[in-house]
Amino acid sequence: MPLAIPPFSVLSDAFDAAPERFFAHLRERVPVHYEPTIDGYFLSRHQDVKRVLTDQEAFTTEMLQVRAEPVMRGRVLAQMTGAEHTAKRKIVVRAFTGSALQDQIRAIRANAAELIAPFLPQGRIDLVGDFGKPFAVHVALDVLGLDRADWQQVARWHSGVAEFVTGLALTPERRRHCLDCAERLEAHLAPVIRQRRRRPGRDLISKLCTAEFDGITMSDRDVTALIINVLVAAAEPADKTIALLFKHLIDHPEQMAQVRRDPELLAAAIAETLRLTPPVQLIPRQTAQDAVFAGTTVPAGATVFCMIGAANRDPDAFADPDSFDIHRADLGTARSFTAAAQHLAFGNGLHQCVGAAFARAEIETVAAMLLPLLDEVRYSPGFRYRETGLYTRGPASLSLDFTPVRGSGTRRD
Ligand code: 2IO
Repeated sequence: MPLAIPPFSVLSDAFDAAPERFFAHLRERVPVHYEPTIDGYFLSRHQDVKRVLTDQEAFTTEMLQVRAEPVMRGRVLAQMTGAEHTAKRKIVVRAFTGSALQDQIRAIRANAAELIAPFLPQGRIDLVGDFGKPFAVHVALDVLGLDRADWQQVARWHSGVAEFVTGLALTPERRRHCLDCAERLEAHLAPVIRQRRRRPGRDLISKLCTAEFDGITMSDRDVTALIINVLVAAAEPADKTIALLFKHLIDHPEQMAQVRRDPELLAAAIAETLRLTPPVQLIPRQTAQDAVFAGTTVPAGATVFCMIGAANRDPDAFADPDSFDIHRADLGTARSFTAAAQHLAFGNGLHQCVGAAFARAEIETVAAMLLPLLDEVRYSPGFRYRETGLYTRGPASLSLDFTPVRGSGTRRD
């Protein structure tokens, strides 16, 4: 009797357990996969994904009106085009470069040092739950100039916002929960924005409130949406990238040893982590007119999901694409955090991640601090590795053992 093969679905448990097992099949056999329950088309080839991301006229961000705006409480950069986009993107770029970035790196160092300290004498840490998650939120709050004392509350709200943006099949109850989180977050931010307009400081919110470019300034709604966007974008992928970097290096001891000997290699290790296991796996776009991919027509007005993980493992773009190799010739580390990147972890084209340089500084700084502290780092006995998420994806936890650091706790001598 022939086996009944269930129709492939990105919503199946099998895909959720290990999406990378399906990437080659999708690229080769179903480069345009239609998912009826979501009413979306999934693209997996590097060439198709790159085309969608770089052709802003044919592939718009219009669906963000329903996929993001309700929880962002305003329009985000990714929805804008033309002079408005140029000016407001410039304002954000300026707020993440030069002396502002130096301030941010100081906050990154201080938070990393404070969060890692209690675990050093123990010789054991869950790099996701104990470190990465609080670290990502603390840094985002410091950069914005928001009170870190409220971090768990803010984390719950922005998780609701992230769930709305990244959820593929939300129930009406979850939708309501997400919208409620967004409204509370907006209410929490309103008095802060008023206060920063009156007395600006050096933080990102103040910069957004006071900035001007080509006569264009940010409205309260713009500032609110940008703050929520920065919170979600800074908090969601960071813990995943840190944990994935350590996982890959632990799985490849010879590359771990090389990075330890030569910290200059860290940038390549991070770039290769982002290529092989991008924390943001999907980027949505909307077709302005009918579009043909590999002989299949996607109708005008449809939502297409760019499968970043699959595109980044396309053998047409990278040699031996499923292996982790910080020395790969086709990685182009120097370009890897810029618009010329070959991997698509930060997207591409007009709306390529505006926080890429910040993300690089954040992950590089924290990894350079952690590596020397976590000597002989390895998986804790009995630890079972598991990843979760379809839109953003990363380790559920990463329990690590390392050589305890004596005298790093509270000293009484
Ligand atoms: C609302 C999905 C966590 C972004 C969006 C336009 C968000 C935008 C992204 C990333 C990561 C989040 N999209 N960051 O994919 O700002």
